[in-house]
Parts: sequence; structure tokens; C-alpha cells
Amino acid sequence: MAILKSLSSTVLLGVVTLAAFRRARLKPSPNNRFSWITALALGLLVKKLLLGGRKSKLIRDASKVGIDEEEYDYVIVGGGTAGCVLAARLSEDPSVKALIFTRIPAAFSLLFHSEHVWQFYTEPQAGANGRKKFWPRGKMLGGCSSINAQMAQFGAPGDFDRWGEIIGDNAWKWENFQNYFKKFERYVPHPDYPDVDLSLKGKAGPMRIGYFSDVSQTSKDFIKACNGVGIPYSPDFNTSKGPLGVNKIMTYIDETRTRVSSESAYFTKEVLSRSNLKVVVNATVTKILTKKDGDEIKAVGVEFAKNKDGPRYRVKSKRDVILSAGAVHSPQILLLSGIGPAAELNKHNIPIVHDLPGVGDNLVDHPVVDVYFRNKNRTAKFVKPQNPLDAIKLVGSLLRYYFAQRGAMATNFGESAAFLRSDDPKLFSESEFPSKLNDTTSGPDSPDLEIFSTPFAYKEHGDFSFPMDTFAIHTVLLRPKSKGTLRLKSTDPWDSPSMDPNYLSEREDVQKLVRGLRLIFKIARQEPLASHLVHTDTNSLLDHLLHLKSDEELEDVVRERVETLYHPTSTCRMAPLSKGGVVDSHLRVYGVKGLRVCDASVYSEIVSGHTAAAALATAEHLADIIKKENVSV
Ligand SMILES: Cc1cc2nc3c(=O)[nH]c(=O)nc-3n(C[C@H](O)[C@H](O)[C@H](O)COP(=O)(O)OP(=O)(O)OC[C@H]3O[C@@H](n4cnc5c(N)ncnc54)[C@H](O)[C@@H]3O)c2cc1C
Ligand SMILES: *[C@@H]1O[C@H](CO)[C@@H](O)[C@H](O)[C@H]1NC(C)=O
Ligand SMILES: *[C@@H]1O[C@H](CO)[C@@H](O)[C@H](O)[C@H]1NC(C)=O
Ligand SMILES: *[C@@H]1O[C@H](CO)[C@@H](O)[C@H](O)[C@H]1NC(C)=O
Ligand SMILES: CC(=O)N[C@H]1CO[C@H](CO)[C@@H](O)[C@@H]1O
Repeated sequence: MAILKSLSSTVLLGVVTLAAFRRARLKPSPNNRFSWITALALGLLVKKLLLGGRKSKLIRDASKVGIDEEEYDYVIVGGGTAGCVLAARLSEDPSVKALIFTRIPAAFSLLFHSEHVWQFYTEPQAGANGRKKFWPRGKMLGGCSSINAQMAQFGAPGDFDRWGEIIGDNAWKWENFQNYFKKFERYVPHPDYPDVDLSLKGKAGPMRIGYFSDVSQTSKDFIKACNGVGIPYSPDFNTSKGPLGVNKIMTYIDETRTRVSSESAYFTKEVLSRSNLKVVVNATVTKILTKKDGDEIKAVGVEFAKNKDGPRYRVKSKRDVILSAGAVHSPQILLLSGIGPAAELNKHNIPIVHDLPGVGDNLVDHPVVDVYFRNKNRTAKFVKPQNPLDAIKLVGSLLRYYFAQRGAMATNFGESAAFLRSDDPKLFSESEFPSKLNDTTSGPDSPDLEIFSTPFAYKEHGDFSFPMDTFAIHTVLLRPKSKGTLRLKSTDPWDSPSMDPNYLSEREDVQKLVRGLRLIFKIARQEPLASHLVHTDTNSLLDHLLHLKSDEELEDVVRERVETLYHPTSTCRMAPLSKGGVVDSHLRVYGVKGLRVCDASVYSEIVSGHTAAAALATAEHLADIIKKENVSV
């Protein structure tokens, strides 16, 4: 009986997942006769991911914490990448009472187009042929670290030296700040990668990192092809030498092939059972409560609600409200609370609590351009079975993941990556690329371009429906000059804000991406990668003829295809007030006592790599800053 019940709930979960896949155009079509098996396998997988235990300590009914305007030392807004770190670290001190809010509990991350992910779109992008671009953000615990591509790369040492320079505090410079990367990291060695220098890696942190994802043969040969065109092999992108070079990318995947998010790593059973920490899910913070006392403005708590039309509740903060709602929502919440540029607040009739011009400025994101090739061999297209054989393979890989946690499901899509400079004369000879482009890197050992491979092609963030076997190579601009803004569309906290990264408004950005494309064409024709790809295929869905285009034509291709790499940052920048900063070097909001921001929105400049690690390290750093403050009072 129990078995039957479990089986039926498993199939039900599977059917629901299938329906979600279908809505997201990630078909397997439920109309085909293999779908019941697929449903069973998906059900098993979703069950494992959703019901992984540990979840009973979460407070699901927000009204349970707001009733008497309870008081906490720290109220953290957003249980995302940075927020989970802060909550876990601050509650290590039993005398500190902390509360953290997030919108929903942990959720199954393959559901990219699901209700667990905000499906935002940018404003129309003039530099990208007027298109609005899809901007997903994770709502769940772990935030974007629960839906991201798990690529564990930290940026370049020069990035953090720039942060330290901009804010005038050596604690943020690489020399010192690197300790916080070590603090969150537990590098798990892999026998195939013996040349990683273990003395440089974190060993005791909560986030397991290593070379444990599976990589397709094509991506392995991509690395050799990169070597062939002059990009050196890098045993470890994260050393003081900087990330320049090519390798398989390390991932937030542990040795049992399981995703590591900041929630899974930091919200352990032990942490969740602390009586001084409350984790509230399914609650939306609608504004920060402030009090004016003479000339002083102080944050004193937050207002929150279960849903748009429901009652509003309040809690009080004794020391700090810490915004960790991410680069999109942290500035939105500040603006909704009357903290931001006066003109913007007036436009929406929001009473001005504090005129702070920098809020929502400096929005920077990494633009990416995809290039599609046909792969000679069958590739793992597990999300779209087209025939009985594929369906069986799909089920096989799901079951394999479920029982052995390996196989095609253990790929993280972004498999191999190269970090390089658009002014490297070995890659871009002066005769072929005569124009001199401005150097926007963070130092001589820092990159401004990344080129990475995925085992198959996709369009528009989840459409895998290419009718042939594919391989894709992508170029990312890591240090764009183009900057945009985050503003309000309305005063409704449930509305998305207006997001305008202003992609490619600087022509130099386009020119650098064209260099990235030229390099991709070279890599794709270099052995041993070349013989994987069918360069004679002229199908218009593919790019085997793209290299014949002129630079001007390629600029159009860049503008037509640009998409986000999901890395918006710097909307509440750590910088001097006179330079448009929002927070100081201790992440305190200028002009408002008891209010801090800690997430990707504070990056003084975008890092020249993947953005999750710096959010984790920033939160580790702030936790230490706060602990020191508490000792000295
Ligand atoms: C699809 C995708 C793939 C990515 N791939 C990678 C990758 O491979 N490697 C990498 O390094 N980086 C990757 N990134 C980027 C990286 O994940 C983010 O830069 C990083 O996680 C941001 O962390 P954060 O703490 O700033 O915000 P988030 O992790 O987004 O956390 C914000 C949290 O705040 C909560 N929140 C927001 N508003 C409210 C409110 N009003 N009330 C209550 N809670 C609220 C949200 O629910 C969320 O939990 C990816 C991002 C995405 C979206
Ligand atoms: C969240 O709250 C809403 C409204 O109270 C409720 O309908 C919904 O089921 C809750 N969701 C979760 C995941 O608890
Ligand atoms: C591609 O398929 C052929 C024929 O099945 C096989 O011999 C070859 O090893 C495969 N190559 C790769 C890289 O998988
Ligand atoms: C380099 O930057 C300067 C100042 O922003 C600008 O005037 C110049 O046009 C840029 N050079 C190129 C090649 O775009
Ligand atoms: C997280 C991590 O591995 N950080 C290391 C990167 O490399 C530098 C020095 O090369 C180390 O000091 C960091 O700890």
C-alpha cells in the first residue's frame, strides 16, 4: 500500500514536472507513448531534490513572525547566495538573534521557466536591435545560486584590487580579501586534475568545489583546440597569476555529483536548529521601516507580507537591516522605502526618506553571444526525446543521476572555458586587428573575454529544439564599458522593476565581442575539435558560414544575438559617496544608520569572471566586520 502511494505521488510529481517542461518548451511531449516512464524518472528526481530533508525548520507562515513586531538584532532581506552565508555566520554567536526572509523554499532548478524563478525582461535594448532580453532570477532559498550554472570561477585578483582602490580600503584588495574565498571553499581534489596546487585552496569551508562535473569529449577537445590557437592550459583559474588560460571549469558540484548552493552548504541541520535564527519563507519584504531622529535617519525594521493583497506585518531590527535581495531587488526595495535619487522617488510620489543619487545606477551585466555548430556524434539531448531510443536514454540518465548521481545529468552545461584578453597580440595579431581598443581590464593579468563551450546548443535560455546534434561555443564580454540603470516601474513590490543594462551602447563593447567571435571561428577549425564538427553543413540554424562575414556584418550579428550571462551587479555600489556610491567599505548605506547591503549589487565594478563567488566572499567578509563591531561595543 505504502509503495503504491509513493509510486503514485512520484508519477504525479513527474507529470507536473513534464507539464512545466512543456510550458517551458523543454519538451519531452507528454503525448508520446514514452512519457509515463519519463514521468516516473522525473518524479523520482524531483522528489529527491525537493524532499531532501532539513526543510522542517523553515517558517512557512509569515504571519507567525510579525505578530508583536518582534525584535531581532539582524533582519536579513533575501535568503539568496549572500543572505544564507550571513544568516549562518551571524547566528554562530548565540547571543545574536537573526531573522532572514525569502520568497520560497529550495526548489528544483531545472524548471527555469517555472514559478520559482522570476521571469523578468529588460527594457528594450537600443544596442541590441530594440529587443527586450529575458532575465531570470531565483526566488528560492539559495537565490540564484540554486538555479545557476554552477561554474566556480572567482574573477581575477585585479578585480578586487580595483575594489580596494575605489573604496580606499585594503581589506577588499586581493591580498586580504582572498581569505574569504578560502573561507567559503572546500576544494575536493580529483585524481584527473593532479596539478591543482592544494596549498592555495580553501579546505574547510561549507561550499564544496571541484572538477566533479562530467564533460563531453567535444569539450575536452575544445581545450586542446584552444591550446592550438595559442591559449595556454591553466591548471587552476584561481591563482594569484590570474585566470588567463583554458581548462575545464570547476563547479559547485560535490564528489557525490550533487549541486551545492549557498542554502545547501550553509543551512545545515545544525544551523537551522539554532534557536537564535529564524528562517521565514514565502514572505516578501515590501519596505524598510525608518525613523527620523533630528538629523539622523535610522532603519528600525522591515514591513513584509505573504501576498500582494494580504495584511502587512512588521518586525523590528535592533542593530541592522541587511539587504541581500540581489542586484535587481536590493535597489528596488531601497527605492520603495524612499531611499534613492530624489527625482526618481518624486516621479512615483514616494516620500523621500533620504536622497541618495547612486541607488540603481551603474547596472552592469555580462553580455554573451552564442555560436552554433553541428556535432558529428550523438549528443546528450536528454531534454528532448525525439524517438524511442532518445526516450530510453533520457530515462537512463535520470535514473543514473538518481541512483549514482552521475552521467549526463551531472553536466552543468558550461563545461570548458578560456579567459583571455582582447588585446593579446598572440591571439589578435596587429595585421588582422589593426584598431586599438581601450583597455577596460582590472590589470595586466586580468581578462576581458571569456569563451566557453556547452555540450549542445540552446536558444533563448532553454529552447533545446535544434533538429540536429549540436555543439556550441559562446563569447562573453567580461568588462563592458556600457552601463545602465535600475528604476521602478511602479510602487508595487510585486511588480518587476525596470531593468536597463544598456547593452552594447559603447561600440567598443561590440568590437571586443567581434574579436571573441573571430577567435571562436579559429578554435572551431583547429584539431582535435575540428573533426567533431560538420563544417560543411550550411543549414541556416547553424553558424558554419559565419566566419565569411565582414567585421561590420559580425557587429550586426552581435547586436542581434546578445543575451545575458545572468550576472547583473553594482546597482548599490561600494564607492565613495562623491563617486555615486551607495555603501561604504563596511557596506553601510550612506546617510541611513542601521542599514546595510550585501550581495552582488555592492560590487564596486563587475568581476571579470562568474559572479556568485564574490557574493559568497563578500558575505563572509561582512560577517567578520559585524562580529568585530559586536566585540568592540
Ligand atoms: C541562470 C543563472 C545562471 C548563473 N550561472 C552562474 C554560474 O555558473 N557561476 C556563477 O558564479 N554565477 C552564476 N550566476 C550568477 C550568480 O548566481 C549571481 O550573481 C549570484 O548568485 C547573486 O547572488 P546575490 O546574493 O546577489 O542574489 P540572489 O542569489 O539572487 O539572492 C537574492 C534573494 O533575495 C530574495 N528576495 C528578493 N527580493 C525579496 C523580497 N522583496 N523579500 C524577500 N526576499 C527577497 C530572493 O528570493 C533571493 O532568494 C548565474 C545566475 C543565473 C540567474
Ligand atoms: C505561500 O503563501 C500563499 C498565500 O498565503 C499560499 O497560497 C501558498 O501556498 C504558500 N506557498 C508555500 C510554498 O508555502
Ligand atoms: C563518434 O562516433 C564514432 C562512430 O560511432 C566513434 O568511433 C567515435 O569514437 C566517436 N567519437 C567521439 C569523440 O565520441
Ligand atoms: C577609448 O576611450 C575614449 C574615452 O572614453 C574614447 O574617446 C575613445 O573613442 C575610445 N577608443 C575606442 C577605440 O573606442
Ligand atoms: C578559493 C580559492 O581557491 N582561493 C585561492 C585562489 O588563489 C589564491 C592565491 O593564488 C589563494 O590565496 C586563494 O585562497
